[in-house]
Amino acid sequence: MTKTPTKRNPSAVLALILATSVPAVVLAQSVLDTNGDGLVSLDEVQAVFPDVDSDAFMAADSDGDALLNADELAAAQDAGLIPMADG
Ligand SMILES: [Ca+2]
Ligand SMILES: [Ca+2]
Repeated sequence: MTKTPTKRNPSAVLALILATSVPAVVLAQSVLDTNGDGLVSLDEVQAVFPDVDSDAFMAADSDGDALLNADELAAAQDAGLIPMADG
């Protein structure tokens, strides 16, 4: 049985979103991570996006270390908690 591409496969769309969001996340992290430690703090986010409040940041910080790693930043941007930095 072959798949017909008449209807979008949700997992394929998700994979596409994930694949295409990687460069933006790398860019966003490089833009946001002003001290170059590979993690983005609330201060670093607010330096670029003053509208991002601590509630949004904490919601994005899924492991609770008060810093966003690339995965957390990607998820936060995907969820709209933090704007994309490339615009
Ligand atoms: Ca940093
Ligand atoms: Ca974290």
